[in-house]
Amino acid sequence: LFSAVEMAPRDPILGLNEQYNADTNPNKVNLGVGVYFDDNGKLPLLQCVQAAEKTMMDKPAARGYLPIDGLAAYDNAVKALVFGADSAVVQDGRVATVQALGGTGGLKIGADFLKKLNPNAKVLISDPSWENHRALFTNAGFTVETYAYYDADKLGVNFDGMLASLNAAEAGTVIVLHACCHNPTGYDITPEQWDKVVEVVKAKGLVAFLDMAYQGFGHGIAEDGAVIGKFVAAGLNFFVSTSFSKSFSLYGERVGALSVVCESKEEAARVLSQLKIVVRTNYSNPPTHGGTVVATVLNNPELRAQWEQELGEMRTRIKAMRQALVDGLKAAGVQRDMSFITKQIGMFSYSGLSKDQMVRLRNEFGVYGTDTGRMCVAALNSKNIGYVCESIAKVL
Ligand code: PLP
Ligand code: TYF
Repeated sequence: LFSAVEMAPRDPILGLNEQYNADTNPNKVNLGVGVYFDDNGKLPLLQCVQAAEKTMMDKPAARGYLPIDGLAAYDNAVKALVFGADSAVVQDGRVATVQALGGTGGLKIGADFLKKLNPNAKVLISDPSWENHRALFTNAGFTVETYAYYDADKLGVNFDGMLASLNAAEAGTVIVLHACCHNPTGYDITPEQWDKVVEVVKAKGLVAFLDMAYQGFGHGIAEDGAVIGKFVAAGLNFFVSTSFSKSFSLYGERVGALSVVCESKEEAARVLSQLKIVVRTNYSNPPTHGGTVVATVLNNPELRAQWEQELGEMRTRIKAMRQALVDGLKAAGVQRDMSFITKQIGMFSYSGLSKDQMVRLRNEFGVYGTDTGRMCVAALNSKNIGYVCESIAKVL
């Protein structure tokens, strides 16, 4: 039965973890996978999460099945977070939201629903993008192509190219957009540029699918969420996937969501019924723990304030590490102007290092980033930064 099964390639990012774990270099540093570590190099367990879990354990609940679309308190909290607590689309019942298995799960539910709705549509992802975007939409049956995004010479976004790609797309094309903290480049477009994207999406009849995996890691929860408001204000129907993996440091709990903005309450009910079929035929209904933790935090003013503070600390620490990286590289003798690192935002930095340099960093120094030159600055800390800077200086 399986004799002709081929060995599949490893995930280019998660595969690095295996290599890192097997590395015996005592100085090794993992800047490969996008995970936030604190200044002690530890994966944080947020105080707000611990407090929520304590209240949950004080009154342990039996574990019945959740509804197919997840906990209502969770879905409502997601809507408030993504669209704003008193946003008209939410109040009018125009948003269909389902709890999902992380942001990936939200993307996959949306992709499967879109495939049924519009089987011949093309999907455009940014060039470059999170590699799983391509894999996920391809596996959902779509032809996936790219829109222009990164400009290596300019060290920023090729915005004219991006607009030209979108303008050239056929009506109905699904455009996967990073709502904030672009993965892998770290370069976001400006609010004014978002206005132009919204204009083209509307004029050309494109279908926007906003991937919000890092809300709060850019400029703040509301600031990062403002992009969503622009699509709402334009009267568009669109998709938003949400991930709490990073913002709650709940990677392994798989907490995310998919929200679909519809024309009317009645339409949202029909869309929700279809999303529920996708969920039901894949995994029936979502797990209880992570969703309950996030709903508990988001729906309790004190815990919510604590979360905002902890998320703010993560955001601030990442920014401090960007500056420390720029300063450290200079101090280590790097001639090249590396100040672009502080213009990037979110967890990642596209360092501009070549594949050869990244391979040397890994093999000779135990410093792991992706072959594309992406480094997770959220894994830098006051202890490893000096070593990382010296290592980069040596390969440059
Ligand atoms: N989308 C992007 C752009 C990401 O970087 C990630 C990272 O994990 C995800 C989606 C997936 O999120 P999750 O881990 O919650 O599935
Ligand atoms: O880009 C990253 O590193 C994170 C984590 O298949 C990740 O988004 C990486 C690869 C993958 C799933 C998650």
